[in-house]
Amino acid sequence: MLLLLRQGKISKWFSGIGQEAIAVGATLALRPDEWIVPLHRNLGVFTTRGMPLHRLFRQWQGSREGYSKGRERSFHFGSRDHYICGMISHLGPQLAVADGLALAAKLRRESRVALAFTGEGGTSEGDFHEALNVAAVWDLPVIFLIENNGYGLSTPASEQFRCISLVDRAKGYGMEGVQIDGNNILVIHDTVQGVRDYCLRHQKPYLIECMTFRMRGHEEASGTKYVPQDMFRLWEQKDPVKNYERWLIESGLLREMDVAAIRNEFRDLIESELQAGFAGALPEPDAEEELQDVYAPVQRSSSARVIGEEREVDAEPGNEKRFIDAIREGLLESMRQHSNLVLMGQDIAEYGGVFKITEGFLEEFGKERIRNTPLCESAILGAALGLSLEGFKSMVEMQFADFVTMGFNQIVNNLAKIHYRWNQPADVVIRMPTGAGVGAGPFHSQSNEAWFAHTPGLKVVYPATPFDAKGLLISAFNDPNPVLYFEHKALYRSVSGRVPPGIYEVPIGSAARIRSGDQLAIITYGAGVHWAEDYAAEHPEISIEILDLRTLLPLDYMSIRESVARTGRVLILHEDTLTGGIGAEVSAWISEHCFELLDAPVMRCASLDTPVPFSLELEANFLARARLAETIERLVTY
Ligand SMILES: Cc1ncc(C[n+]2csc(CCOP(=O)(O)OP(=O)(O)O)c2C)c(N)n1
Ligand SMILES: [Mg+2]
Repeated sequence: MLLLLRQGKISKWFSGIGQEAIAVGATLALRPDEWIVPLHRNLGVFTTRGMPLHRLFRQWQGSREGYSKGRERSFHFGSRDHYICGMISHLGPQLAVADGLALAAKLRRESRVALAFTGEGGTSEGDFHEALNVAAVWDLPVIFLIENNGYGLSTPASEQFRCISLVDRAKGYGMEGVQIDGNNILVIHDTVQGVRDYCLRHQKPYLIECMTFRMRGHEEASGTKYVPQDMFRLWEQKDPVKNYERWLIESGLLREMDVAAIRNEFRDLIESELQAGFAGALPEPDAEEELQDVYAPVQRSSSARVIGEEREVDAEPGNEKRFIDAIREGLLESMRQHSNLVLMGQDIAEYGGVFKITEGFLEEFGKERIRNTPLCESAILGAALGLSLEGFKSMVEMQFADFVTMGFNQIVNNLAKIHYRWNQPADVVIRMPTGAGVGAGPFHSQSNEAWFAHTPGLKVVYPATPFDAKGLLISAFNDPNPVLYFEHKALYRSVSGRVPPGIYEVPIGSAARIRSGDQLAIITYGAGVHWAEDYAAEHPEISIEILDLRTLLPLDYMSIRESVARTGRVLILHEDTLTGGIGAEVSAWISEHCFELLDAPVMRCASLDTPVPFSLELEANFLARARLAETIERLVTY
């Protein structure tokens, strides 16, 4: 590998030289259908699970015939067939994915553990804490394995943490742990085997700290100048491969003369696999395929009715329901429809959630499917991804949309990218109680949908009516992709409307024309829909069309175009702040594609570019609604 790297025949490479015993020993100690969540230094996991070398070489060359169609580098890929979960570069977030994988096994009463690797540097991340804490609280059979090689890139352990041994941290989580020699494959194998038995028997996690050393640089280009030379001499003596070989010979299990033969056998294998690897095709860029693979294909459920247009809504029977009750009904129907759906969130079980949406769910569905979570947004989102890899659906409720920042990385890097990277679904719905107008201040009122609408791989829906709230939630659960479901808190109890009984879908990606007009189109969503309707009702002299986007990613460009064509004047209205909001995207698209249909510049009416203030007077002034009349006047008279 070092030679190939120098010859420029493979890309970036993280050597595990000096640490081989850990990845190999741990993998051998598990059953082949137990998930492993490796990191960048764990080649031994991939080879021990029997991945053909020629395909690995193709992966590292960026070949189409690797494991990621040339989309991922080095070890950042996984394979469902090998029960190997592909890492993201951020290290720590992977630990919680193992929580979800172990939870899946636990829920199915299967006797399987999940094993996750981390370096000692990675243990400084908050995600390490969250993952261990969740595994402990939920009694999950996860083996957390630290490879303590003394350095995180160039930073020595002494500048990384103050505890004497990382394994001491296990106690803090109410978990058992052990520190072992990471350079002895037999010690590692036997320890992991014993720990595995423990995890299965007691249904508990376990922490293993393997003491080892990295004989090369973090990656080849960065060198090892920062490492004292005598460290190399010391650890050279403990080389895991040479020592194992010596032990085999001394024990009479291997003859000296066989060593060369075995080495030659491997050399030949590697040479021929290398030739086969280099014959792999490089990707031929095809923009359509690239875009297509960002999302898992949606299989429309045959039982669900699809009701797209608002006029059809009027034809549907149904009782008047509040917005919040429609959400509850959508959740309830989905829980009954999908026996593999698990709900997770803070205070959602006995307490019923802070907005009481899941009140009574615990009684019907039980504690396994209605899961109170610790305050660990990131780990819970990571666990949701682990559940998805094992065929579960899940919902993660953010107590307030504002708190999603604590799990932001999992959403935009792990959930959003996994299908494109290695073809796995992230079948997760994230509920986002959002919005202002309730005097809740800067951290309980934000509109943060634009953060996500910018991220390929996510879907973002934002209903404004009870009908859409239920139908979009059901669609979100039927969709195997990560869907952010924004529900405006101020609409919960202030808006009512007809909601059909049973299962029905409002398609993701389709806007609704909720009022026709020819003088001016207001393109909006969420609370903006109600502001626009109120304005239109108060101004019958202006012929106003209202388009409710309902989905922000992907946008319904056809409907947007139709509204522009009919009116020639467009106002984009949203509660989110102005700069970089959805309005900017819609406006840019209209200017680029509908310029000749416009009679006036596209105008935006949004909230002030400030945090959301607490006092009701300041908040009213902050909100876009305060400038709606004036903006419409400017547009109509332009
Ligand atoms: C969140 C994040 N911060 C920084 C980095 C850059 N980085 C990659 S590996 C690494 C050091 C990791 O050290 P350790 O966890 O000890 O693993 P080792 O490389 O020693 O096996 C750093 C800083 C990263 N990938 N992700
Ligand atoms: Mg390290």
